[in-house]
Amino acid sequence: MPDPLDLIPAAFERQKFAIARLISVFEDPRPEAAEKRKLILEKMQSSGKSRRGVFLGFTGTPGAGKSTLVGELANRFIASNPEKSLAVLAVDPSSHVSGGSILGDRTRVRFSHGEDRLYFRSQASDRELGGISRTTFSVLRLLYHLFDVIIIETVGIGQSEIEIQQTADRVFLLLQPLAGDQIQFMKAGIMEIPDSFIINKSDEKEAAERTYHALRASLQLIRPGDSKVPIFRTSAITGMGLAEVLESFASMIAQRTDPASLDASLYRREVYYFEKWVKDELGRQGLRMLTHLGGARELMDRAGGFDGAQKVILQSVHTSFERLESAVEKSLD
Ligand SMILES: Nc1nc2c(ncn2[C@@H]2O[C@H](COP(=O)(O)OP(=O)(O)OP(=O)(O)O)[C@@H](O)[C@H]2O)c(=O)[nH]1
Ligand SMILES: [Mg+2]
Repeated sequence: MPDPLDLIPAAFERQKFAIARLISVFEDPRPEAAEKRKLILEKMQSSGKSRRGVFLGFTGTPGAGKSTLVGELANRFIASNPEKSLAVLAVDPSSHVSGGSILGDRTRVRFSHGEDRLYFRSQASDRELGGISRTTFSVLRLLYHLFDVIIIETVGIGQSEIEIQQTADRVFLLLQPLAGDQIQFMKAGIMEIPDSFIINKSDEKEAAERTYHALRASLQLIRPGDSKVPIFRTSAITGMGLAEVLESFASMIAQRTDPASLDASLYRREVYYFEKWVKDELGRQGLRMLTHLGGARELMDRAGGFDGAQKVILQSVHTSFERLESAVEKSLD
């Protein structure tokens, strides 16, 4: 098995096996993987080849057409931007019956074969995390360096919208044409999150039209100061409206000119996810300890970033468990 560090040049050339192998390091929960991630990211950062991709979240109700639309957008983006690359990370709800995942048709995005500027990966979501996986953000940290655009597809079930907002530079909420009054039943909290709405299946003209007006009306109530929130009307089948969505991608990419500020914004997300990770691993005690140490950012700054801080915590946990174990042994003697 080659050292993942040696696969970085091949990953920058978008060789799929190299990317897949590196992703496995970013999904690896073992303590030694944190150190590997640190080295990989350092090497990527200093290579001068980082793409510093934009994260676009596509969320929405099951069956709204996310995968179909994302596939169409991806193929068109690649066709009209010969220098650019795009990855899709699709997060699929785990089967609640078996605890396993049923990665099947629902996340399958149809891509042009043999196009190495397109990459597709799916993950099973963790049951307790709503529509996202425990390692989604970890994998995004890697894809950030390898692709110009990274699309995250998640099924919208409440919690995932909140997570996706922490993760993505822009959140698109996909709706399908509904009876107008159904819009009013959407939770206000969820309506506040998306930067843009997409009414997909707008080939169903009348229903789409009604949905559009109902959505405008509820946005006026829920987000009164925000009259310009874009509502795209698309059809992944006829191609209607896709050019407009792609234009919005292009303008986002054009704004991304300052590498330092892009890296800084990724670091802010790392701080959020590091704190979340501590809570997940060590619970409230862990959060108290973190506060005592000056907070997530302080610890990360001192430990050399996200992975360095993870490593410090994991090592300390290990040491204190060894002490605890021998203390217990002693009292049993
Ligand atoms: N008429 C019409 N049908 C569409 C459109 N986009 C997708 N569909 C159909 O809608 C169904 C669901 O599409 P998917 O792309 O799998 O939807 P999804 O949102 O990814 O679904 P989940 O991943 O299960 O949440 C499929 O049968 C698609 O062919 C569209 O623009 N118009
Ligand atoms: Mg899907």
